[in-house]
Formats: sequence, structure tokens, C-alpha cells
Amino acid sequence: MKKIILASVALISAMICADAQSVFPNPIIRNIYTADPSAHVFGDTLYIYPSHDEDNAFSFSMKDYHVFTTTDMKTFSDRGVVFSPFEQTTWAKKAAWAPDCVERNGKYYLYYPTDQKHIGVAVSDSPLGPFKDPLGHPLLSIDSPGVICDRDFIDPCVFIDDDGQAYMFVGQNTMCCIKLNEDMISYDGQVHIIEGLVEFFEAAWCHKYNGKYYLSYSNSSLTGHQPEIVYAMSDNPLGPYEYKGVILDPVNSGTNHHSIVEFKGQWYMFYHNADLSISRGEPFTGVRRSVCVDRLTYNPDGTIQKVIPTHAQE
Ligand code: FUB
Repeated sequence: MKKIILASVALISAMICADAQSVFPNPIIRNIYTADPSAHVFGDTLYIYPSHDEDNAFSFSMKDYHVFTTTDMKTFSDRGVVFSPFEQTTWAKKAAWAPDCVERNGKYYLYYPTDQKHIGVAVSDSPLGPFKDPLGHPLLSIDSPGVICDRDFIDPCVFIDDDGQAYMFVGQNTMCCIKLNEDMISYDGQVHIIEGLVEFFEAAWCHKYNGKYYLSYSNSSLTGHQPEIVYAMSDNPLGPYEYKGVILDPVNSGTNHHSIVEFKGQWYMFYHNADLSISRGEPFTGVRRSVCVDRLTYNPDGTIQKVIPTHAQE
């Protein structure tokens, strides 16, 4: 009997390992280089809106946005270009970096940084685009009243609370936040500065779990260590936040940038690294990155365990 029980335990463990490997064929996107994945669930599908690192790139010269979809976390499909800011706006000129996308009242809003100083918004009737610029100008810029930013004004992340209020977190070194109006393409004119973060650098991400607000971000590489993804918690989306610790150790691409989302009852962290370009023997540039995903687990007290990366299988 004891032998049967031990054999059953071994079999179940093997099945779990096999499932973990097949669920995470990291990097999950291989047809193009991608980074800064913003993952959202719309209906029964998970959508990923990443930056599009260019083949052979030596700088952050990204020009357009693709969207990727999955329904099973095993197959990730490139659904093509959904927005090209330099072709589809009159004001964006360079550096189409980390975007985010949310749904409200059946419309989809893509928030994106350009020129290292503007945040634009584009709208579509479908999460697959095409998106269009409804404003003809940025939604928010580094010189908008109330913005504090001594570096690049980038990395918008939009979180919609259960009461319908939408918040956009954005910036480098100082995290700014605006409350978006119901139309999602304007705000109340006030810029809030988020307090309680430790070494905030970039890549803000806000999510809610069991009534608590979680702000995660990339911490500063200016203080002598490679950036980690860390997080803080609060009872209020505008803070103040309480720093909690590291959830992703440094990756091999220099930058890191992530998103956290629940899909079909399981929590995940999407992030990027340079495993794919390294495995191809390319020179290290830091700008040929690839999106990965791994499971994210909470402790009973709501704190988050460190994510264990699954590495490239190429
Ligand atoms: O992808 C360009 C920039 O690199 C992003 O805006 C940052 O978050 C970092 O990942």
C-alpha cells in the first residue's frame, strides 16, 4: 500500500512538472522581439500589449505596437500591428515604449509613451485594434501642470477600480498618478504623487487582490545593483504605500518590466529578459528582449512570493 501511495505521489509530481514546462515555453513570444508586457484579460482571452523591440536594434527605437493573445497559456498568437504612433498621430516623433491597454464600456484604450516625454491615448472598438488617436495631442506630458519628473516621462499603467474610477500611474524616479474621467481620454486636472515607494525607478503596475492595492515596479539601478521588480501595498490606490520587497530578481536584459494578472483562477507575472537573443548568439544590446511568463503566488497574509523564472528552451 505504502509503495502504491509513493508511486502515486511521484506520478502526480511528474505531471505537475510536465504541466509547468508545457505551460511556460519561455520566452513565449519568439517571432519578434518584445518587452514591457502589459497583460489583461478581456472576456475569455488574455491579451498582451508589449513594446516591439526591433530586430538588429542597438537602441530603444521602437515604432509600433503588436498585440498577442492566448486562451490556454500555451499558445501565444501575434495578432499583428494595432497602432503606429508616428504614422497615426501628428505629434509623436520617436520612442514608442511600454504601453498599456484597458477596456471600458465596450471600448479599448491604449496608453503609450513617446518621445520620452508624452503619454498618448488611442481608442478602438476591439482589443485587436486598429486604434486611433482621438485627441490629436498627448493626454499628459512631462510639462503638464503638477507633473514631477526629472528623467523620462514614460511607462503608463492604467488600473480601473471596482467603483469604476480609473487611475493612470506613470513616470520615472517619481511616480505620478492621474484620475481619468469616465471618457478615459481626459482627467480631472490633478496630478497625485505616490508616496511610500522605495527606490522607484520605472515600470509601474497596479493591481488589486483581496481588497488591497499592489504597486509593483522596477527599482533603481542608480544605487549600485541591477534592477529588481519590487512591490508595495496600500488600502488606497493613491497610497501611501508600504514597501514589501522583491518579487523578481534581476534579469539578463538590463531593464526589466512586468505586469501581474489573474487568468482562469491562476495569477501570473509577465516580464521580459534577453534569453532568446543570447541563445541566438547575438551581441548583448539590452534592446532585443523577449516576453516570458511565470506563476505568481500569494502568501496567506497577502504578501507575494518571489517569482521563479522558467528559462529559455531553445
Ligand atoms: O522598453 C523601453 C523602456 O525600457 C521601458 O519604457 C522601460 O520600462 C524599460 O523596460
